[in-house]
Amino acid sequence: MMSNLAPIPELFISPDSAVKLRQEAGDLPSWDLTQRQLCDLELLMNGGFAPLKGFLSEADYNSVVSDMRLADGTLWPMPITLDVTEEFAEKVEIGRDIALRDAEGVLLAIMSVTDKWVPEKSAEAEGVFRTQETLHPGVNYLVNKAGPVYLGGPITGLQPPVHYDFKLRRNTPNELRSFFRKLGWRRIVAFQTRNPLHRAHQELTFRAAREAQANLLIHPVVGMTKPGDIDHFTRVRCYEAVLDKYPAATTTLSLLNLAMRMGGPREAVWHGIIRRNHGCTHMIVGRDHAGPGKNSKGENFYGPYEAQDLFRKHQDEIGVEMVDFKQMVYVQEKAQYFPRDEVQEGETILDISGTELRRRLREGLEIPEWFSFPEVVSELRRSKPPRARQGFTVFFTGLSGSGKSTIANALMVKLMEMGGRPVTLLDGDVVRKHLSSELGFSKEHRDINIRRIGYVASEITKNGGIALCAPIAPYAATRAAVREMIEEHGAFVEVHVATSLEECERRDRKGLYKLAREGKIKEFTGISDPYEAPQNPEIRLDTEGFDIDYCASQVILKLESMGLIRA
Ligand code: PPS
Repeated sequence: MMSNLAPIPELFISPDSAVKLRQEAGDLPSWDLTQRQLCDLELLMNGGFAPLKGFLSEADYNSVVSDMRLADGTLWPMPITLDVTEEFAEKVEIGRDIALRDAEGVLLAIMSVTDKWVPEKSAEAEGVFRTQETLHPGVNYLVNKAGPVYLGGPITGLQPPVHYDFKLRRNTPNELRSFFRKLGWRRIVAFQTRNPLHRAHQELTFRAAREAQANLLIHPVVGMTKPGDIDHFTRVRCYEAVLDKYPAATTTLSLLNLAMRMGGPREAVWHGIIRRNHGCTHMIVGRDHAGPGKNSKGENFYGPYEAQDLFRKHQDEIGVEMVDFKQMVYVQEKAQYFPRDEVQEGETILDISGTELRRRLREGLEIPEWFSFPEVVSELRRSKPPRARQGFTVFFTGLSGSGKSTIANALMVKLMEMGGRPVTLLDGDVVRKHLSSELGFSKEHRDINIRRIGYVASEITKNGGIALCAPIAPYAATRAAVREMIEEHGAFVEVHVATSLEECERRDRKGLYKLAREGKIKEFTGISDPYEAPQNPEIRLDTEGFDIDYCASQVILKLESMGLIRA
C-alpha cells in the first residue's frame, strides 16, 4: 500500500470570510467548549476526523452507536457529539447557528444546528463500549461528565484552538501529508501511544517499520488520555529523547490532540481512520489497544486481541494496513532485544512490569539501562520524584479543643527541624481569619471553608511542599472530597484527633463549650451540631493521658512508614 498524499478537505473558511463571520457572531447563542469538545473540534476542522463535517446528527449518531457506521454506510466507530446543558439547549433553535468558543471566549467555529436530542446514554454505553460500568473511563465520562442534550450539525471553522506548548511538534493532517511528500515518504507506519517509550517500544517500532518497509511516525496522543496517565509535557520530553535513538531520517514525531475514549476495539478502528487522514499507510496495533483497564470483577473489559481482530476485519475500509505488534523482550545472555517467539530455550528474559517501574520511580530505586534510556528515566524522575521528595498533606480533624492545632504546631516544628521541604500550617482559626472571614458555622459555610483549605493544600502538595491542616472538618463527605483533590498530587494523611467530647468540654480552653451549653453559641460542634468521626483515618490519636510531643511523634512515625519522610 502506498499513500496518496493529496491534501484532504478541511472545514476552515478563508481568513477574510472569518473576519466577517466573527463580526456577525455577536448575537448568536454561545457555547464554551469543554476540554474534550475542543480536542474533537480541532480534529473535525483540520480533517483528522474526515469524512465528518461536523458534530454527528441524530441519525448518524444512532447508526454509529448500533452499527459503527454513519447513516450513509461509511465506517465510523466513535460518536463525536456536542453535549450541552439543558439550559443551553433551550436557547438553541433547529436551523439556527451557534458560536463555539474556547474557555477564554475566543470564537473558533460556527455550527449550524440541524439536530437536538436527548440521548439514551445507557444504550450508547452498551453499543459503543459494551458495558455500563463507570469503571470504564469512556462510560464514566458519558454518564458523569457529558451534558444531557446533544446538538448536531455542520461546522464552519474560523481558527484552530491555540496551543502554546510544543508548537513545532503539532501538525495537522495536511501538514504531515506535505511533510511526507517533501521527504518522499510513501509508506508510513504510525505508532499510537499514551505512555513514555522505553527500549522495548523503540525496538518494536523500529522493527515494525523495517518489516513494513516503511518510515515511522511516532504519533502520541496529547489531548486527553486515561485518567492517571503521565502528563503530556513529561511524555513529550521523553519522546524527544527517544527520537534520537532511531537511524537519522527514518522516523519522525508528531503530537495528536485527540481525546481518547479508551474504547478498545472500536477505538483501534477510529485510530486507524485518523492515521489514514494524517497520510499514514500502516498502523501498529498491539495487545489490548486503547484498553480501559479492569471491570468490577477484576477482568479486562475486552479480550487482548479483539482490537486487532476488528481492525483486520475492516482494514480495507479503514485504508490503513495493520502491523502486528511483536512483543520484544530483553535476552540477558545476548544483551539484546528479540521478539518473544524467537527466544531460544534456556535463555533468560529480563522484564520490569509497569507496576514495578512505578514502584522503583516512587522509591527512587535503580532502573537499568537495558530497560529504558537514561534520558527517559531522568525525565520521569524529574516529574515524579520519590515519595520522600513529593509534597503531601496532613489533615487533622477533631472536635474544638481536641488538640489539633497544638499537635499540628509541634509536628510543624519537627518537620522544619528535619528540613528539605517547606511546611505550611493551615490552622482552623488562622484560616477563618485570613481566608474565610465572612463565613459562619452552617453546614454550607463549613463546607466552603474546608474546600478552600483543601484547595490551598492541594496547591502546596502539587508544588512539593507539606501542608498541615487543622480544622474541625465535621463532615465525612467534604473530607473525602478534599482527599480526592489532594491525592491527585501527593499523599493525604488524615489524622483523627479523637479526644472525647467530655474531655474537650472538661478542658474548655476557650470557654466556648460553656457558652454553647448556655445556648449563647449556636451550631456548636459536638453540642448542637454534628461531628462525623472518620471511619478509616490513616492515624487516630488518643490524646488523653499522652503529651503533645508523643502525639506528634506518632504522626512522624506514620509519615516514615508511608515513605513520605526519611528517618
Ligand atoms: S469547621 O467546621 O471545620 O469549618 O470549623 P473551623 O474552621 O475549624 O473553626 C473552628 C473554630 O472556630 C471556633 N468556633 C466554633 N467551632 C465549632 N462550632 C461553632 N459553632 C464555633 N464557633 C466558633 C472554635 O474556636 C474552633 O476552634 P478550634 O481550634 O477547633 O477549637
